[in-house]
Amino acid sequence: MPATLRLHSWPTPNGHKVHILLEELGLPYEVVPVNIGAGEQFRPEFLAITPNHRIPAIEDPEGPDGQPLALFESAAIMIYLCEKTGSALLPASGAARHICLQWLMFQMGGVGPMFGQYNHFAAYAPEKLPYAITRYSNEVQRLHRVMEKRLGEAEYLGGDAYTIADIATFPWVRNPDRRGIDLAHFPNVKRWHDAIAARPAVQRGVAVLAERQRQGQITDKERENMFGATQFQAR
Ligand SMILES: N[C@@H](CCC(=O)N[C@@H](CS)C(=O)NCC(=O)O)C(=O)O
Repeated sequence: MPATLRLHSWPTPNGHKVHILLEELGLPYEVVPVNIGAGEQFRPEFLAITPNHRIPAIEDPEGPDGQPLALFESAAIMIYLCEKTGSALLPASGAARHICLQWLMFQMGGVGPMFGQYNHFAAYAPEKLPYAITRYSNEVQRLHRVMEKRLGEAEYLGGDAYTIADIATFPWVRNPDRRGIDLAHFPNVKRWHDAIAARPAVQRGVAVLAERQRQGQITDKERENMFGATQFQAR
């Protein structure tokens, strides 16, 4: 029986990536909620794991050489968990591994930051700045076109098989209406989205902490914790 991992997380796209992977791998884990709207990411015990004060993070009591390991950054966590378990969700070698990592980096460097900035300016910014909304909306559209082309050539982002590149990207493509996207215009992305959404492990992953999801508008306190001066204090 493997030792139980501690998952520090919150029900956001970056959190969902690791929730889904843990469910796919069937690893036992304990969820430690980090309410980022309430400022819990600034607690000293969380900062000791991640100086970047962002979820997700994990603590594995049985890391490499049997020693405890703490990790932050969702892709680093995903690569680690696949290597720890020998999972084919990260192909072991060859071109398939590099192509999977390429699309994982595309998510980390493109989809996540650009879609995140779109969400920020369209949903959370106190002022509606047309330049910023147009800039990130254009990027969201462009990145959907890149995925549409890829998924017209291959069943999954990495190729023939479902991998962590898909797991990392799916939570950002989910709920497309929040980003002004109609998947009817991206039929290959829709086919891929629907296949992933139907996986039982994916459904369990997105249900983790779902009851803690904010209902309704962001409050001033949440805005301050996530985007205000609290973010930029030296720690
Ligand atoms: N590149 C990071 C991004 C993590 C991230 O941005 N997490 C957000 C939630 S989706 C967060 O914890 N925000 C807290 C804050 O801004 O203080 C990753 O992939 O793990």
